[in-house]
Amino acid sequence: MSDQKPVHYDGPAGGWGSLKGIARIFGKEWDTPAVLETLARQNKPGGFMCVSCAWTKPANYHTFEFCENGAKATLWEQTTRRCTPEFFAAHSVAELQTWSDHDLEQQGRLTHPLRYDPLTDHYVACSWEETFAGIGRELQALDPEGVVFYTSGRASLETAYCYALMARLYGNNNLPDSSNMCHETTSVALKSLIGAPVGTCIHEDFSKCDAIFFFGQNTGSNSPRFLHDLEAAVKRGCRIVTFNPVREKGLEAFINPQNPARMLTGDEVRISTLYLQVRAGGDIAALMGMIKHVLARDDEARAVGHAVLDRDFIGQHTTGFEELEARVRAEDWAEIEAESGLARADLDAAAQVYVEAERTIGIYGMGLTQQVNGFENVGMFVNLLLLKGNIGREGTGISPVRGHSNVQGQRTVGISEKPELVPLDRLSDLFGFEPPRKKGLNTVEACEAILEGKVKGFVSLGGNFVRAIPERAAMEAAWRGMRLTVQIATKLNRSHLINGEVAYLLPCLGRSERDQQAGGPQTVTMEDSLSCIHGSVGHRMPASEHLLSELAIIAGIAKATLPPNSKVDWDGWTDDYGRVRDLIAKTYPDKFHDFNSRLFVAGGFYRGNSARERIWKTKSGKAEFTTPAMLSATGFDERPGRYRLMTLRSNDQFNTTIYGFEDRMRGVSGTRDVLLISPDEMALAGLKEGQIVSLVSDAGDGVGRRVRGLKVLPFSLPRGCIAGYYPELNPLVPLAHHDKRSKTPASKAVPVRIVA
Ligand SMILES: Nc1nc2c(c(=O)[nH]1)N[C@H]1C(S)=C(S)[C@@H](COP(=O)(O)OP(=O)(O)OC[C@H]3O[C@@H](n4cnc5c(=O)[nH]c(N)nc54)[C@H](O)[C@@H]3O)O[C@H]1N2
Ligand SMILES: Nc1nc2c(c(=O)[nH]1)N[C@H]1C(S)=C(S)[C@@H](COP(=O)(O)OP(=O)(O)OC[C@H]3O[C@@H](n4cnc5c(=O)[nH]c(N)nc54)[C@H](O)[C@@H]3O)O[C@H]1N2
Ligand SMILES: [Mo]
Repeated sequence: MSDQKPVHYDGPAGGWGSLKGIARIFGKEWDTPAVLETLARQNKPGGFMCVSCAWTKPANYHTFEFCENGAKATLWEQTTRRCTPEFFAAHSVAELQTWSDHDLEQQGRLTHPLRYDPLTDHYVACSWEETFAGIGRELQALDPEGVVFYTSGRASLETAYCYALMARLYGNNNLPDSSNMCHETTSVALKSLIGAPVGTCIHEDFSKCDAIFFFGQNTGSNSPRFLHDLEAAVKRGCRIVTFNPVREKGLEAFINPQNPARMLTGDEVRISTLYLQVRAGGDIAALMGMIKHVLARDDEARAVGHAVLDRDFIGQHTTGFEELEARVRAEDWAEIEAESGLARADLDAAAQVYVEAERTIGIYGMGLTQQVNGFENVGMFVNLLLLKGNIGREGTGISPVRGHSNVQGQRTVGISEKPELVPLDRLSDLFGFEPPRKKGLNTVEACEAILEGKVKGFVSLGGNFVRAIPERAAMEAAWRGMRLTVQIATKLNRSHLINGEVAYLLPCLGRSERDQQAGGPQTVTMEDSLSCIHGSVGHRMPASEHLLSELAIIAGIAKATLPPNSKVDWDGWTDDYGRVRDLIAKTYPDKFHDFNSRLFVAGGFYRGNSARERIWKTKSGKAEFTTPAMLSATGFDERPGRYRLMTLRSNDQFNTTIYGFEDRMRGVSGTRDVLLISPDEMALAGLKEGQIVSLVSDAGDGVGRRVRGLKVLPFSLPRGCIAGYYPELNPLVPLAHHDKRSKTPASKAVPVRIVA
């Protein structure tokens, strides 16, 4: 046993630390009157919707309805720095490739449309007319099957609708998006199990539940405004039970930074009543143990004429219970304990909270979805909730916490590679064309096709695809084999520097900026994690006079590429986004009727969810219990020297955007090149604190994947688990290592070895 203490942060989430965190990164740019005025409008009706997470924007909002990380995201967009043609004249693409992700984005907002000049290896300014004409010529010359239209989850509903329409008019369903790396597991699993691809909770449910179970979601960093709801729930007496390999501060304790009295006294609210450090990939086993306990309590209750299970609900509304019950009863506790890393007594205690609760909500994030058996993870969680009728009843439900601010909405309005999820007949009627019916490429399939040389054109609406995906080495090499790459972005990132033969980098407005079109200032809309739709109006002066809105850029590309169509009015739609909303309403009348008159409803308008009404749009017409064939979600065996690597987000990043090098709530400071490992595992592996090591792939597929230069840091983690940061560790994730059903990359348990 080593004598090193795991790194540790004693303070709660929120509190003064969150204000210091903002000031440290933005210095003087932060508390100016203009910025404070912008932040005061954030997430309120008539204001703009935060570009950070997708957590809901409540009707009864706070004076400042933003959090530390929302403020960081806004300030990041509003930086005074500019990344101009002069900057690109001074630095070749080859030189910029040697810069860090942090330094690239640090150059500030892109100001001009740019074209890559292969003769000089520099980006050069190019007028919008030339840009659109150039892209149009290229796209017309390519085979539509070999072009991919990627979206990161920020673009508005209006832009997403137009973008998906453009791809279909062009001739494919190749519409992968960031949710393919994220909650695609949810979209596939919940659709198949309860008939709705999204969560069933609404905001009011959080003030009515008496237990919340949290699996693999880091609220303190990734959806901090949610902590207000959790704080209120705890104060009402709601019990929160957390399953996470990492002791995440935000789920342990919280000081509300909106509450001056609390800030002064430092009074913190304990969030989780029970915090169980499950092994990475051990959730199927943990849930199996809990269900075993629930069945045992039900047996006892029934012996005296009571019940724990809601058998009326199970009988009327579900299928598959008997099979699951038989499997759970037959499962051995020793195996459950070994795989989950949790003692039976702890799993019993967690399950007892469930048994005693009248109304339970299940929350989850990447810890469940980014696993090889991610579908089964979600399935086991749904199983637990169904046992007591905890879906489709007030104060209950399953609530995946989504990623990007509009990632859920983009899928709602047609960004999907699966033609069966889109009302193609309606598109055909509205726009007089025959939409492609062939299944398109999702993110993993797009990567496979790029590796095979089948993709020749890649258009990226936001995001940092090459940084976010698995298998970095092979992907970067294959990327350069493409003919055309088009990037629509606010800031320079790695993906812009690994370009095709012909490449364009197109700067767009940010959401906090005024979007002035011929028809006046425009509003855009977003859908949050709880399926509420909000209008968003930017007020700031654009970062450069040369910026176009995302919708105007899509319209410009579409007009230059597609044959004229009297039913497709790109100019009219750009002038007035209300006309696009009318089309969304015509395409999806049940969800978006009267869209234009509902833009600023306080708290957003709810687009509805059939599963919430206990209408199950599944194959069986019922909610489906599932019986997993395995206990581990990792998809690989245990072997000596093989670890389960979790690739995590720090508190100082938004995905591939690195704001800084502090992960204050985990006590990691000054660097992101770390290997977090428990003192016990350090001793077993003979490692010392501060030692520099490499991680190598242990996927057994013969591909040598390696990341060097990681500093060993002792950290409290379960047996066999280690952790480090995304995206630095992405070279270790094999492309084939993904959820079997949805193909979501399994970034939370990657098989690796440590090389000293
Ligand atoms: N500030 C900020 N906000 C963000 C983002 C950001 O980068 N920064 N990203 C946005 C996006 S796109 C997304 S998808 C969401 C992501 O938000 P989250 O879903 O919170 O994703 P992660 O931070 O990747 O990891 C979630 C948690 O899973 C735990 N975990 C890892 N493996 C396992 C496991 O096997 N079982 C269990 N039970 N837990 C496990 C980790 O310890 C971590 O606490 O956040 C969004 N919001
Ligand atoms: N190993 C590992 N890999 C992961 C994950 C993980 O947990 N582990 N998480 C996965 C997840 S959940 C996700 S969602 C993906 C994220 O993948 P992406 O969504 O592709 O990546 P982001 O980092 O969010 O994209 C950041 C870039 O978006 C651009 N941008 C910012 N704002 C705007 C805007 O308003 N408009 C436009 N057009 N561009 C804008 C900026 O240029 C910025 O550099 O990564 C995935 N990859
Ligand atoms: Mo995400």
